[in-house]
Amino acid sequence: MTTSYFKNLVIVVAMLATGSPLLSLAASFFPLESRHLNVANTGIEQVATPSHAQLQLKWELMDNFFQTPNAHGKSRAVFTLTNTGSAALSETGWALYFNCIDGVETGHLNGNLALEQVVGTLFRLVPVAGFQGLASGRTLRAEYFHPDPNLKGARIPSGPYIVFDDAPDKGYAITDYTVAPIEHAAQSSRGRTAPGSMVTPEDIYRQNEKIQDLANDAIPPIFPTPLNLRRRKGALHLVTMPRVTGDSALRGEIALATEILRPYLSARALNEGIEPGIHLQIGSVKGQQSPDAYELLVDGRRGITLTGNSVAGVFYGLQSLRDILPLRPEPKAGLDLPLINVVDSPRFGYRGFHLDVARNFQSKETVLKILDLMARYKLNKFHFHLTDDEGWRLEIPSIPELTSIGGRRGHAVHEDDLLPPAYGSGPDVNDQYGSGHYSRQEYIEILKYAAVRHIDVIPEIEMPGHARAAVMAMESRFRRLAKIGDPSARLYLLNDLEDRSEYKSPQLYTDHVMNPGLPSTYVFIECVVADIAAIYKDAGVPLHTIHVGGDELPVGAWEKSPAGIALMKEKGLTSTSDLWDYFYDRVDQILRRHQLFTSGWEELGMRRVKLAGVWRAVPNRLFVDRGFQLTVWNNAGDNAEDLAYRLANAGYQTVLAPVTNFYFDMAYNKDPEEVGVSWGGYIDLDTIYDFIPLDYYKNSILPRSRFVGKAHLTKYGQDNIVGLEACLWTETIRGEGRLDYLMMPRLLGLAERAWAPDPAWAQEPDTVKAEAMHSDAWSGFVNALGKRVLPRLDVENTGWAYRIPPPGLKLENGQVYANHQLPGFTLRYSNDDSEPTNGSMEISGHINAKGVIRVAAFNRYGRSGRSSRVENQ
Ligand code: TNX
Repeated sequence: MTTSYFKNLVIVVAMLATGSPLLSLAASFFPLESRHLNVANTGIEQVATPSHAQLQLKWELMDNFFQTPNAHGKSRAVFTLTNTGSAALSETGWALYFNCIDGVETGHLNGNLALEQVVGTLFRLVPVAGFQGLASGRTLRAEYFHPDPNLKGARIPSGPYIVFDDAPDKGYAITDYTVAPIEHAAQSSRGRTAPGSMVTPEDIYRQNEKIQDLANDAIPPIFPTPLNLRRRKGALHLVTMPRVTGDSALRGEIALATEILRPYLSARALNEGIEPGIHLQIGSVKGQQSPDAYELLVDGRRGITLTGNSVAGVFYGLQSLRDILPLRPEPKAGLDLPLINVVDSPRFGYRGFHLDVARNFQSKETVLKILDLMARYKLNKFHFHLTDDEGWRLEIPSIPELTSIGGRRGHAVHEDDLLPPAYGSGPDVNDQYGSGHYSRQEYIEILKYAAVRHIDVIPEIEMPGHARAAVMAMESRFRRLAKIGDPSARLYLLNDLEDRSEYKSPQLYTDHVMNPGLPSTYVFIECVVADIAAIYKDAGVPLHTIHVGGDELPVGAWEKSPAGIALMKEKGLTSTSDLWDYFYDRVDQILRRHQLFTSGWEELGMRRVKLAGVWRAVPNRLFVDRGFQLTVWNNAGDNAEDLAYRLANAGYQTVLAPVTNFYFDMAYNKDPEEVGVSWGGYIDLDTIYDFIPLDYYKNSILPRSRFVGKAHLTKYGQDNIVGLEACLWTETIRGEGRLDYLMMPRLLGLAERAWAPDPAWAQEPDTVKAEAMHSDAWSGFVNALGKRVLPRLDVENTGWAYRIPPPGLKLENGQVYANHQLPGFTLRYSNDDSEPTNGSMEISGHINAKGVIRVAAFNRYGRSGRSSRVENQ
């Protein structure tokens, strides 16, 4: 249904993107397997000795934008395979597997080799008739095409391994795998439609130039920006740990207040009761309706009084209290707090972060770390993408196969026990990102952890597309039970085994959808929903909604399914759009029976209709009154620019998660060294900060012309915008600090937009004035981040390895000027082209030194970001 959106978006973004020549593409660009070959027990003479499987693989981009009449805009790449063992690789009987996002062109290659699709984005290189084998010490080259440019690197093949026909269920990871650097022009060409340019240190300098370095008292004292803050002269001086009192419902918050303050104050001496105390209470905050509102009063004599409209309000007030603490505790000297009066309330009730744990599994510890971070910045909805084509990550006690099969990936000929490798997870079933799930107990732990932090965990169960893990697990269950004549074999079957529909998902699957014509599909969904509801009940944590997916059902799905066709006949339905309505009507009924409302991706509120001969997706009238909550991601596809506003205007509860601003799997910028994907554009900190939720055309990266005649939010529609959400998809996230890097500090941009009131610069009609106001506000934001918010994460040992951006550099009159996006970080330089270290010279003003200057930014513990380089001869 929406693959066309996806494609259009890809085209748009390909046009927006520009290349970046001559920057080196590090071999560490993507995760390399670190396991060692173990071929000792294959038992087959030809491959029995390790030497037969000693292979070295190199990948090189030849042309980023290959142009011939038949191949426009493809990229050409080459695998170089070297036999480093002592015996030959045979003429037949082996296959080299790898994953590749967006796929490669299959078919015959020169050198009697061929590329085949195995399933989804798993491919293999195989020898064909005429292949002579690869003798010891020899090298072969396999040139092939990617359908799109690949300078950015997210599409570089990953997780390579070799399989021999003699032991077809065993894959050997190729650990000696490198990626050649980008060194010549063809590798970074963008063709004529998108003239090449790279992210130069000068570009960064110019971007940073409008940022002023603010004095401490000019930096906004609380993050995210509160609704109303008044400062008075003077300070509250505390000498020892004050008494923390409060309502009994606030036990957790009282403990938190104590925990926050303890490092700053020595214990209270006996008999000393004269210190002003801290009082926490639930009350009503003047003029504020939101349960999350609070009032924080710091008074020189009366101490600290914190009132919340609810427990959550008090919790948020404590996060603000944390933010006004000095960075360095000095318990002996006591604590001075500024005298302030804050009345605060969030702009949006829904302040969300979405984590995909299906593509590459993320551990429970990572999830808890994220919840901690969200709580600090007053985010309150954790959208947990637990299932997808490549993994099912939550134990469902009634259907163990979902995790015992659907939660594991590795190489096998048949998918009876596991799913195929994806996103570089390789052949090994023990890969920590390929395989894994949360047990019921672990999930309960996550729920409780979130609840204490006033975060709702919204579980997502993907359907009817993006469901391959479940579909395959249930098919395997069926096969196993049918073989022994078990009458329950079909109980949870999700696919019509006679389905001959032709379709392809964005991840290139052709067999990944649930079928609406099978009664067992609804039995399955009912069972999963009931088990999830029971898990929440056991945790003592309320469940309000389940996110039932709905994105990207490919065109063509269900069309040739006898079960689907039979259902259509029976119910008098005329199209697969009708089947869609039937499906989600039933899913909604299941959820209602469990007192849940339905959440889903935007497609849940859309229907495909033919308008003037053209298929269009319009708001679906059928579900408008059901209280559906839609996560709207597509703001850049053809006819989707105004989708969020059209859905909100139609009456759907709308969460804005626009790909061009809030998809944190996108790279920060076009520099090939910046990790992440780019199909939705690039997202630097300001791309998020500049987002204007109720009028997002204003600061869009898309050309103005795209918004001509598009819908604007009505007053009614405005009330239906419930909030904002950032999405982190994990196709490229396999350790190496990637998650931290892509999430932070971008999450702070989201937190500001979701909590802070509409900024004055977004409302100012005079564009010149608005620009100046924006610059001031942006300076305040990045100064707060650089000098307080990020350093506090370091000081409090949270372990977040947030991105420290490369500095901007400008060469003028023989001097090098440097600046940075985050004032407060220390800039250090070398002049011999070496990486600056914590011992390198600190920059004050500008650099006079001659030579090849490299500058990097350092945090207070000496961790640095990528360096920038300029020659000053
Ligand atoms: C689109 S937008 C997806 C995901 C991918 C993501 C990658 C949406 C709801 N689905 O399946 O992981 O793009 O950026």
